Amino acid sequence: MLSKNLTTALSDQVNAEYYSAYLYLSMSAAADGMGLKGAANWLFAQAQEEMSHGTNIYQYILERGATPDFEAIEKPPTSFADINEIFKMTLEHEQKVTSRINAIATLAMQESDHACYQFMMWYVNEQVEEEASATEILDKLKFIGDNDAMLLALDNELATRVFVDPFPAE
Ligand code: OFO
Repeated sequence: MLSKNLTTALSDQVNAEYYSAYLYLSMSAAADGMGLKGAANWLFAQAQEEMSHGTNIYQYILERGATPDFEAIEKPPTSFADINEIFKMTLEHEQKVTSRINAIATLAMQESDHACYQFMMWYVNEQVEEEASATEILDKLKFIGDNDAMLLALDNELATRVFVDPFPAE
């Protein structure tokens, strides 16, 4: 069974993943409002992925015989200056999530809960990808500057992202 401390930390992470989903939904709506349907699609797929991350942790808590804690999900920001700000905030957000994930893995290690440590390794690796994909888009946006034609080309690229559930139901 999970310790009380790990149950609390994992429950907080369920909340944080759902907050991430809410944040990306808000960003997706804002991108849609800017006429950037491709960016809106990318951010919507990201929101779906975050819900899957959260649900997987919730199920893990139950599997380990514990009961998750439920707290209110924070309201996300709803106004963004432009698409640059959205992806800058995306990277900053993912860097914060990485710190949270590392802290839970460290706690599992300190408690010698090898199963939980192993479970957290998927999230540790996922955060490398999360930061890399946000950085890649942000770097492209820096090259694009105020060139609308190039921005539309990037938007078309972002339109191709398809949500693939990392934890499909068996
Ligand atoms: Fe769940 O990885 Fe982003 O936040």
